[in-house]
Formats: sequence, C-alpha cells, structure tokens
Amino acid sequence: MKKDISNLYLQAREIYASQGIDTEEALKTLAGVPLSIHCWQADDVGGFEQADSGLGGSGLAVTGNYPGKPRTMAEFRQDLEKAFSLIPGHNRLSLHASYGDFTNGFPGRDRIGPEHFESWVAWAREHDLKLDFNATFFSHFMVKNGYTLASRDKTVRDYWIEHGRRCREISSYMGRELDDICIHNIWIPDGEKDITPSRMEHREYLRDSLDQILDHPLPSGTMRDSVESKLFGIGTETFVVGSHEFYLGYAITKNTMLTLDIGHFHPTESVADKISSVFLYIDELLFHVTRGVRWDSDHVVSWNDPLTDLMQELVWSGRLPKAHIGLDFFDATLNRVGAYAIGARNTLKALLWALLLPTNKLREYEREGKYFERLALYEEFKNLPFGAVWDRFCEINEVPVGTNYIDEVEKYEKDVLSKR
Ligand code: RNT
Ligand code: ZN
Repeated sequence: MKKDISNLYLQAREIYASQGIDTEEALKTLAGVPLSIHCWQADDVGGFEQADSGLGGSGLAVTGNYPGKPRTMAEFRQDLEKAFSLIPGHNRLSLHASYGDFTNGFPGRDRIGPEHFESWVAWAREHDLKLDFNATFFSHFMVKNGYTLASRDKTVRDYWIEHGRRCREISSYMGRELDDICIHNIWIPDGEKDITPSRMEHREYLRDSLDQILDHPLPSGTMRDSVESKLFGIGTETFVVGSHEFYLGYAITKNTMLTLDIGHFHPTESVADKISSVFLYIDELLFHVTRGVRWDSDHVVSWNDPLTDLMQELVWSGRLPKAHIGLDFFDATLNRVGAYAIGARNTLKALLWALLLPTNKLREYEREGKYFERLALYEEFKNLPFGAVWDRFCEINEVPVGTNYIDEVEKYEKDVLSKR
C-alpha cells in the first residue's frame, strides 16, 4: 500500500514539476502551518463547569445526539488524542474557558485562573502541543436578555469584564508555560432579535467594556488578543453588537488581531476578498474555518469554494505567515472524532491545493494581458494529480492515508465510544 502511494506521488511530482511547481516545497510550507484545533467539537460545546450548561440564548446551537460523547475530562482528552492522530501536521489546541479543570470545584467565570488550566498545560506538554484560548461569553446565567459586555446593566458588564481579564491572564500563563504566543479570542453573542432603537448605546458599552478588559499590559510574547465579528445569529437576527465594522475599527485602533469566521458573513459575501484589505491595516489575522449553511455558521468543514478561495488568497496575498488558521465547527449528528478529521483534513487539503497553484505563471499571463490563458491554466490545474501529493503529506506525517481514516474512526467507535 505504502509503496503504491509513493509511486503515484513520484509521478505526480514530475507532472507538477513540468508545470514549474515544486511539490516538495509545497509540502514543506504546509508542514509549517499549524491548525489551531478547537476543543469544542468533542462535546457539543458542553465544557466542564457542570453548571448552567446548554447554549440557550447564546446565539449558538448544536443539534444531534450521536452516541459516545465524552463524559469526563479523561474521555474528552482521549478523543482529542484520537482526533489529532488522524490529522497530519504539527497542530495546536484551542481551549474555551468553560473547559477548565474544575475537579476541585467551579468557582464561577469571574473567579477562574491559571490554576484551572494547569492540567491542560501538562497535557499539552506531554503531547508537544501549543495552546490558544477563548473567553466563554455564552451558556451562562449572567448572559442577561442576550447581553454580556454590551449589556445596559453595569453588574452584567462588570461580571463579564472580570471574566475577560481573567481569560487574558490565563492566556498569558499558557503562552509563558509553553513558550509560544497564545491567541486569546473574544466572541460575544450580544444582540437583538427584533427592531431596536439602541444600537449606538450597546456599541458604546461594548467598546468601553473591551477597553477595560484589554487595557492591562501582560508580559510581552505570551499572548495576543483577537476580536471576532458576526453579522447575525440565532436570536440576534436584527442586530449583533459586535459586527464586522465594529471590530474592524476596534482592532485597528487598539492594535489587536481580528478574527474572520468564514461562516459569519452574508452567504454571498466573500471572506477571501477581505484578506487583502484587512491585512493593509492589521498585522495578523485569525481565521475561523467553518462552513456556513443558510443561517448556521458551524457545519463541519467541507472542501468547498469559499474554503478554496480563502486559502488561495492567503497564498496570493503573501500573508500566509501572518495568518493563524483556527477551526470552528460543531455537529453532534455524526461521530465527533470523525468530524474533526474531516474538517481539519479538508482545511489542510485546501491550503495544499493553493500552495500547488501556478501562481507565477498566472501572474505572467495577467501582465501580458493573456486572460484566456490565465483562466485556462487555472482550470486545467483542477485535473492534476493533487490527491497523490495530499496522500504523501499524510504518509510523511504518519496519519491514515485516503479513506483509511474512515476505518480508523469506525474502529475507535467500536472499541471505545460505543462502550460509554
Ligand atoms: C460563534 C463564534 C465563536 C464560537 C466559539 C464556540 O458564532 O464563531 O467563535 O463558535 O467561540
Ligand atoms: Zn468563530
């Protein structure tokens, strides 16, 4: 089996080389791009607080009840380990604050600290992983009338400001311990289902709350903040406080990163097109790779046109080294470990695809005004033996090649998940 793949790869390498593309170079570049793999697909955004669970009123929804969901932190980690073993490359883990280790009791979101993430840091060390972090501004009794940092109620705002501050400290702790910048992402669900005369008021509250969270210097080189926009959500169809314009302006003035979630825009809007504009004003971006389907932003990533467009633009803009690629999907209707493998592998595949495009030649044609040739070459590349190069990447990284990962997931389901 292995031998066949290698032969196929050798042929593919030659075919690409005849078009001026170095597959070895592309594989090396791909190996240097870690995915920040989100922890929350493993348990339907449940977390370990053992209180106030459920996504009600948070602008998020998970449907499905596929068997085998992890019941303990040990099972949760076991599933993550399995998922990582099916994904090629050297990747990272992105934790939500609600996933702390609260074995000794959950003190409340306004009381969490690095001590609740010590066991995660140890686990990350053991598996040679770096960590990213997310404050959790949803699924909680202090989300009042759908608001957190942008609430009219000062008590509510103050509660979440304290949570945000603590999450930055935790991020800094993770970055320091693991010796790599931990990206701290802020997303809040705040908004209105129906017509409101109070948009301005809420946005002023959000700006001020964020200022209070962020205006606290932390040791440099340990963490960086990123703010994530959204245009609409479940229960926030009419108004979302943290819109794209809001955070674009905020990130530029406050020198934070910006998170572009590809499921957070109108369905015909191209996130790929935003890259070359936003990178002119913001030095680093975080992407949440997901699949928007109608009003939902969180389907398991499929290799579709928006994903291809995104990866192409990251490569063509020359900003791939300044892009942080995170995953963000959750679906409880299918094997959760399998969902990770599908989404993460597709993300990497699409990036490899973009790295193997004849960019120089396309530019040359363009400069010569040869627009027929530019399009024809781009289209013909869809027929090249891309699959063999992708298989090679899996082989080098010692993860299942091709459809073999389906068997692996089925085996894990039979041996582990079905016994829960
Ligand atoms: C929600 C945002 C956000 C969340 C996670 C769980 O629409 O995309 O990133 O999915 O924080
Ligand atoms: Zn997101």
